Amino acid sequence: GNNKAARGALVVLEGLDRSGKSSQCSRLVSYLEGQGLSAELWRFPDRTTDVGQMISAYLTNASQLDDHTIHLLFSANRWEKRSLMEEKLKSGITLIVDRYSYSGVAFSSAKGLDIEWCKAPEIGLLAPDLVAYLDISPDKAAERGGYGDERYEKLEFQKKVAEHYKVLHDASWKVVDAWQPIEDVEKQLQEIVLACVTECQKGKSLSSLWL
Ligand code: NYM
Ligand code: MG
Repeated sequence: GNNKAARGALVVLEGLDRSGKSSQCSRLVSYLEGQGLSAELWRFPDRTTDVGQMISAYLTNASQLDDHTIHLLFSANRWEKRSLMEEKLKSGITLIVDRYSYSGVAFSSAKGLDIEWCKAPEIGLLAPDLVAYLDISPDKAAERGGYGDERYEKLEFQKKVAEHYKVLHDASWKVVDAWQPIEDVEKQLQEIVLACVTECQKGKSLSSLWL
């Protein structure tokens, strides 16, 4: 028999700013824990590292960086976490990740950088077992209010980002209408994520980007 411990799932939530990703990520972690599963909430950028602090300074307009440079820092911020992610997944922990490589590519290519150039530094990072896209029109996201003062949090730019996310979509993504009541979004995500966790427990293997 196979007595290797089941691995956790790598679940990524993507979407525009104000699409509800962060609250849905926390709800998912609570839900999975309630099901007796181990789960952790992760987010990118992870602003706690040295690289993350450079990213944070850029986002808050405390520093200026060339578009390529900041793109590579976002990628480096994922690379510095790669081995820990793998360790956690292999120890059976499901990671619910608020943004990942798709944000990296969508936001940078929306500024005009070449999409293949944007994808290149992501090659070799862990591939998510599930990408759930919280779909909301940029106008509706803006109506929700609460855009902060950070770089990128402007309606016109978010419209461009939405177009670039569309280029990245593939058939494996689960698209959830994020303009539904928050509990409905939550319910749909729970079903999708639980199915993914089950698949990983049954032995689906970990793979690498770019798929
Ligand atoms: N962002 C996030 C990028 O431009 N590239 C990336 O690789 C990632 C992970 O950072 N507007 C952008 C998207 C967001 C901003 O993220 C800060 P958050 O989730 O709002 O803290
Ligand atoms: Mg934000």
